[in-house]
Amino acid sequence: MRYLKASLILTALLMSSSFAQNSTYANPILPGWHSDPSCTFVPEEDNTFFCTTSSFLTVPGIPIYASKDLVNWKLASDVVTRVAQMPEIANSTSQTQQDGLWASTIRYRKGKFYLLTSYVSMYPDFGFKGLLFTTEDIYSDKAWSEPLRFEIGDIDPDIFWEEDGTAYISYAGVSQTTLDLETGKTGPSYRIWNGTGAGLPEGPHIYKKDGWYYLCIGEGGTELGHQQVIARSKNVTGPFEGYSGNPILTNKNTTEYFQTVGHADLFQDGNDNWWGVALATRSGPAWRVYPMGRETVLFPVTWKEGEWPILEPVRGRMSGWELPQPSRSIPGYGPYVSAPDRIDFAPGTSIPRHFLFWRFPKSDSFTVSPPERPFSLRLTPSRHNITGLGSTGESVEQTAITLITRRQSHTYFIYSVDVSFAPTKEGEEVGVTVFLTQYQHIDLGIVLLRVSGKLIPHLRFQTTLLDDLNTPATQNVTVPETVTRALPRLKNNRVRLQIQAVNDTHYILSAALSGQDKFDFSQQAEAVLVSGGTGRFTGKCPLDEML
Ligand SMILES: *[C@@H]1O[C@H](CO)[C@@H](O)[C@H](O)[C@H]1NC(C)=O
Ligand SMILES: *[C@@H]1O[C@H](CO)[C@@H](O)[C@H](O)[C@H]1NC(C)=O
Ligand SMILES: *[C@@H]1O[C@H](CO)[C@@H](O)[C@H](O)[C@H]1NC(C)=O
Ligand SMILES: *[C@@H]1O[C@H](CO)[C@@H](O)[C@H](O)[C@H]1NC(C)=O
Ligand SMILES: *[C@@H]1O[C@H](CO)[C@@H](O)[C@H](O)[C@H]1NC(C)=O
Ligand SMILES: *[C@@H]1O[C@H](CO)[C@@H](O)[C@H](O)[C@H]1NC(C)=O
Ligand SMILES: *[C@@H]1O[C@H](CO)[C@@H](O)[C@H](O)[C@H]1NC(C)=O
Ligand SMILES: CC(=O)N[C@H]1CO[C@H](CO)[C@@H](O)[C@@H]1O
Repeated sequence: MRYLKASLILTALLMSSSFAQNSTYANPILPGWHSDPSCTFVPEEDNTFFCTTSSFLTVPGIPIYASKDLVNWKLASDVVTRVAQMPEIANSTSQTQQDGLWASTIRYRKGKFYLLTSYVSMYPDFGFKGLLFTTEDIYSDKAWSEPLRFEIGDIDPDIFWEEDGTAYISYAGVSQTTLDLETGKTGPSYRIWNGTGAGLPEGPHIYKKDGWYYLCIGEGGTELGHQQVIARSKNVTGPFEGYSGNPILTNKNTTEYFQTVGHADLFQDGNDNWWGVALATRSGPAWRVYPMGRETVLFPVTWKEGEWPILEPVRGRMSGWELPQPSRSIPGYGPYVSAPDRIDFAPGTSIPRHFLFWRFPKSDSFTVSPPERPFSLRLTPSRHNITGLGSTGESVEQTAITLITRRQSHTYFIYSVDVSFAPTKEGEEVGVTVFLTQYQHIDLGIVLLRVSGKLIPHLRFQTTLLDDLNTPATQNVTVPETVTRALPRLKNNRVRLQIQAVNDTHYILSAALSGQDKFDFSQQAEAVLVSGGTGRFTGKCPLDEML
């Protein structure tokens, strides 16, 4: 009898250890352009993980995603939703397509979330301003503060609080300063680590563990040579000593589909297991076709007492610590990140929260469900087309473009819009576009063109590629010819415009007319046209436009 009892106990033990078995999951966890992730776990907010990613010139700016299980992520809020918070991105003062809000750090302390970031302008010189936004209600856009502006010597601010409450800000370089969180006054700054020599030490984060301060940074640039390295010190101010086993994470010099892995942030879950997030590009080592840009990936971290952390290499299929119970009970209204859209702009609704503008739009550019046509989005034409070309400092009234987008978050997708259009002026155009930047997009529009003195609506398929395109990504690509075709007379002026990713290298842009099955307009374009180039830090969005 005793033996039997013992064997029952043994069985029970085996079962419980099998329950704690490692989990599997898939990368990326935030698909589509979600670069430079920073995440934190907050037990006080119902054991929820929060992540943020860069937004550059897109508005709403700086998304915050929430998850209970590290797999299902929901948009919790956007930090920047008001012109008053960032007048710099209201207008064409930002001259390059890569200006704007770069990498952030998100942390929680004593009931408050802290979001540190920098506003970067690339022209005429590389310039940056430090910004601190705070909130006590992470699920509300409105609750995010105006930024506290502070001087910073470079990009990518991190915040680490010493036990006495002093806030240390570390930034690319890697240098450090202290910050008064009330006044924005910074202390003297000093270099704390030069990295391992791979160049561009950036995206620093400091963690304290077992009496050590660990300084973890990205290095080598955010492209194929990207890597993550680490150093430690007994003092938050350094001197930091690099680990002999660096880099601790990289896919450089591999044939992996996920490349450019780096710019990581580490955090612990409710079981004290460590995890990390980083950016990665699904391009393979050819790094030529990657229209979704840099995405957010998750990897498990094994970090034993007093030792250096071990970061599992980034792959599509991952296995690591047991994940929390799957959960979709997250507060707030945002959609889950990879959910499909079916949007009818019903009366009383708003523009979906995950839709993005390029800079702040004019307030009257978009009207949901106007009285004359409920269940639609009314677009007011902008002076410029989506390529823009306003001059420096012109007001938002002059330079805003009527452009509304969403991220491409799946390799394969079909996106279609029913367009009703009654243009009155020559050159007026509405349509859909595969948009990387204002200088790099593939459009299918309905445009009013003059033919033998008469204004006639035409379908027009056209690619815009300006500037700075002599990059590996855009070499050896066929730029499709512009194609126009007069539209037949339509009863209801209704055209369905569609973009489809037919495979991972090509889009097909097509038009269908209601009640005219024989009408066929379909053109193809290579995804390499919207990979890299003027948008090498961002990723692409299909969208509606109005010219
Ligand atoms: C345009 O940007 C400048 C520079 O930041 C700012 O001073 C100005 O207020 C902005 N204009 C608008 C209309 O927001
Ligand atoms: C970084 O490199 C500079 C120039 O070589 C050197 O003067 C400085 O001491 C280094 N700083 C650290 C923290 O290693
Ligand atoms: C850390 O370094 C600072 C600056 O060098 C020094 O003032 C402080 O005493 C050091 N702290 C510890 C705990 O060694
Ligand atoms: C579970 O995952 C962690 C993190 O990667 C790893 O350290 C550990 O060895 C794994 N355990 C098993 C049984 O595979
Ligand atoms: C957009 O406007 C610019 C400047 O007016 C012009 O050069 C360009 O051809 C236009 N692009 C399209 C697609 O109409
Ligand atoms: C472009 O094509 C040429 C000739 O086929 C080839 O030598 C070169 O490697 C190609 N470049 C890229 C970036 O694919
Ligand atoms: C992808 O689709 C395009 C357009 O239909 C086609 O030309 C191309 O051959 C396809 N590529 C592959 C690898 O099937
Ligand atoms: C992308 C990258 O970093 N490639 C490197 C692979 O390894 C060779 C030889 O060590 C380097 O020269 C490359 O730069």
